[in-house]
Amino acid sequence: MATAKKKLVQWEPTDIKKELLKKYPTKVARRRAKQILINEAQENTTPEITANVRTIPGIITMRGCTYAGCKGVIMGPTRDIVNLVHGPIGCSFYAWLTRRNQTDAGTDGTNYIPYCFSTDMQDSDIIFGGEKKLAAAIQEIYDIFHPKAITIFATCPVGLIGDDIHTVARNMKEKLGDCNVFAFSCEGYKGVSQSAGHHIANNQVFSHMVGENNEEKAGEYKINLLGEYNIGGDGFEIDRVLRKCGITTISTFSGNSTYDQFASAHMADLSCVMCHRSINYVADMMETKFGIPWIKVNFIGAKSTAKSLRKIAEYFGDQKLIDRVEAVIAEEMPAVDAVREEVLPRTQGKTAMLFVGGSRAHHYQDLFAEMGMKTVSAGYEFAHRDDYEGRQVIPHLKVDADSRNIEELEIEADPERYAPRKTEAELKALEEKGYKFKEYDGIMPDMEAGSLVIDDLNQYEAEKLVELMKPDIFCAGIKEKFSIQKLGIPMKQLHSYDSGGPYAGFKGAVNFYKEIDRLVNSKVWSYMKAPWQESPELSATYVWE
Ligand code: CFM
Repeated sequence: MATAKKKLVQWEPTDIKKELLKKYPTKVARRRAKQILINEAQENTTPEITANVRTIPGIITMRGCTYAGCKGVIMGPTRDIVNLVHGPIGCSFYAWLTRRNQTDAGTDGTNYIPYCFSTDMQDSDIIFGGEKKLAAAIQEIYDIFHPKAITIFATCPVGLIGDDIHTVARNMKEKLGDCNVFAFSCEGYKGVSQSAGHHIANNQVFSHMVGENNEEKAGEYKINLLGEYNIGGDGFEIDRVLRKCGITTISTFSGNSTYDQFASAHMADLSCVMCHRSINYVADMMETKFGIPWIKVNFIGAKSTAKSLRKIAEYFGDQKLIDRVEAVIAEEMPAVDAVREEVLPRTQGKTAMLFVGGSRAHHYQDLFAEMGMKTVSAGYEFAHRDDYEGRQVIPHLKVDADSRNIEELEIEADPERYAPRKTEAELKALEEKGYKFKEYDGIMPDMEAGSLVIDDLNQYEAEKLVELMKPDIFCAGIKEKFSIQKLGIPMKQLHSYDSGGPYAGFKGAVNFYKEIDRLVNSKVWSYMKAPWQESPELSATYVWE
């Protein structure tokens, strides 16, 4: 049993890296070595990691596919748009309500999230083409629901047989008249991970919805919240805090979002980016086309939440808002501090490992730090080098066959609606005070020297890492959950939050402190033995033994 193995107490990061690579064939080891990094400053520069490259065949990756990033991640939380999957039923079924993006169905009650829409492709559609079936499905949806929009997602076979989903969408949009229909070429194989799907989705959202509604929106301080998906109700808590501060969210991309939010996003005066990986290019496009500046925020962690609120207030620069934000922080913090101080003696000094998508492995380090816990190893499934090393590397990113696959939109200033929200002088004055626009430094500068940063961690390496370093908690997703627990280590899902949450904002921090305290101080997993370990009923040998 793994837990019984000798623990490397005085481990050196170089030894760990060597151990992780030991079993691989030379070629694989050479490639993986570039994705496993010991975090150390080299003459004031962050070391370079290889990221956003294909997973080596044979390796059991934690990643998902491009379709998952498009359909599940970006469009999944949109409640009044019907998301229709063109493909075999499995692609829909396994994407049906598996991500915990919550919604409140609004005042109009329109909510298609609980439904599962698919063209249910059969052999004959693969052979003779599925376009007619797709058009019929769109018509059927329209007749039953009359939604504001219907979006179509290509699964792998659609790309392979060459169904022209964009033409079908265009024709149906014209035919229906009052329903926006558009499609995504987000076949699972389109990119190396779900990250490609984010980009495909966001490009289409930007081209087909953003800017459609020019009605003035009420509110004094109007923002877009980009890259917040309302997992486990995170978005509800962030909304509560923002509302309390008097800040109006014009749109959220895309947690608990509506068609109109996307259509009105250009009416906001500031874009706040939560998940840099999935959406930073939208923030750039909003600025180029409409003149809306953007900043990076983080509402994971109570201190980070306070910091982000202050950053928003500073941007608007209105004393009334600045005072209000301070009052809200002063009102919210005592309850947070009380729980933090209560758990601290039990959590202080414990260690964590975080391997999640493309931003949480970074954001959640703030929450753990608030509990006195150290992140000894972390990494993303599919983030790019800028999410590790900071945005300064963007001009130097390699364009390869896979990234060339993903369209970069050419955006220009809108001739009528481009309006800089601040004058050059105002922006400069803010920057001189140390205010940072469009800046994200990535995960590595925030991690301790000597910690292990690993891109696209796989099943084998995850188990090896836990076995060697014995963290007090391991955070990842459902695919990792049970294999880690079997090693006797508490495991917290940071994609779905298991069934917990919210963890964002002030109330979220309190939830997180309590839950992590319980997890890292419970010995249940280390006491447990599988039935076959206690009393093996069957034993066997291989014929060659
Ligand atoms: Fe952004 Fe996300 Fe994440 Fe992501 Fe995701 Fe997610 Fe994630 Mo799972 S958009 S990159 S593709 S923060 S679904 S809400 S938890 S892998 S770290």
